[in-house]
Amino acid sequence: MNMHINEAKRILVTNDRGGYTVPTDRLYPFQWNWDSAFVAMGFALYDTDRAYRELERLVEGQWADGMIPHIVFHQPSDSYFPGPNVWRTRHSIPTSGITQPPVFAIALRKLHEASGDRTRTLPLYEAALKWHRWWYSARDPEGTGLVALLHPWESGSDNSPAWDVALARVPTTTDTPVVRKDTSHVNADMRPRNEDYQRFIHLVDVYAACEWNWAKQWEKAPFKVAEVQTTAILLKAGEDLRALAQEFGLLDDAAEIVAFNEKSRRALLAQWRPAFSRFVSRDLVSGQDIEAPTHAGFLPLLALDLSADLADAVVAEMQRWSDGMKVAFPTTKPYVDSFEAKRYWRGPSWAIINWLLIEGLTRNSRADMAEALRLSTVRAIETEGFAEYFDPITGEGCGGLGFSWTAAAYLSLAA
Ligand code: 2M8
Repeated sequence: MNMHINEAKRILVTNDRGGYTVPTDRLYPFQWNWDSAFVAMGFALYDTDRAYRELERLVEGQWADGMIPHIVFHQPSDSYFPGPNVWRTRHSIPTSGITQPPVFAIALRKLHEASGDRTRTLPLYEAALKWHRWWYSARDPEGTGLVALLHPWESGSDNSPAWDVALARVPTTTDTPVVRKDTSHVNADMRPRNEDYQRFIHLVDVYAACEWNWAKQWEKAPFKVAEVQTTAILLKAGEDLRALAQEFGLLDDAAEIVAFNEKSRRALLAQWRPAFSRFVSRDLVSGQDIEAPTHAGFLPLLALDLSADLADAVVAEMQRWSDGMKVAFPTTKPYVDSFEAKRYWRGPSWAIINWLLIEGLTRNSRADMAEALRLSTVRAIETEGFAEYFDPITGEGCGGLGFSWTAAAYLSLAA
């Protein structure tokens, strides 16, 4: 058997903390939302019971309003900032107060197909539907079809150049002292800057003062971005949720989900910009398009069946970004001013983003590019190990090591 597969499985065992998986030891000592969804897809390939546990443990953190938080603090740890005392959410199990990309239902459908276990899928399906309803009410109260993020951490791409303009408006003052822990685990040059952290925590202070009431937050938010990557993931997850509703004979649910999906499909298509050959998000505070060239502009491939013309344009642009890169796919267009090859979400390649892009390329019948990206990802991991992410120019593994979502992506992509 491929020894890397054994190693990937060993990492998932090492990062197990009792039915849930931490992203990596010390740097991220809790359960993260979209990390767990990717991990569950990895487990679904060989241990469906453990995959269900991953999602069940995440749902323990779900709020009464339907939100599934971005971090569930199952057990205390002092190796991460900001912890529960900064979030001040007063949930029975301590959680953060913001969310993360809704990969959950994509994982649930794959898991259900692998197990056929309706009894175990159904409560998770209900949790996912509550969460999708939350997205469409709390994060799109005007019914545009594009869902909004109120914090860069909600995107999963924390310090992406996509947020530079919108985040610059957020003050650097905080009521909470910023006591970073990440830079004691990982080189500071690979992490967001101090100024970013001050703004991240300013936002947490504003929302804590709203007592985490979503309507108040919507009104007060100094950062509000209607985002194409999150909407694309929500739409793909919505398609999977609808398939489950249909299979379970829940026809009212299915009709409700179809309406969500149609609205988002139309809205996403309207964000296509031919001049850039990609989709763009919208800054809801300024009303402007976000033109920063990041990978998010290609993520709608995951959820849309593009016309041949559009797909050709997307693939040609993706190819331009990939040319000369040792490891595709760069999260910022190489060599623009904001591009930094090692700084977290400002350029590096991430196995989970590649995984989503590969699914999107396959859906849109672009098998050659999908295969090239798959091979590039698998080779990077086999050469450098299960790093958090990769420098696209040198191929070097960066950030945390023994990373759970890189292991899960490998299990799926190397198979
Ligand atoms: C990173 O984000 C956390 C905050 O959520 C952090 O830097 O402290 C991001 O890469 C995010 O996408 C990921 O879910 C998380 C855990 O892997 O780390």
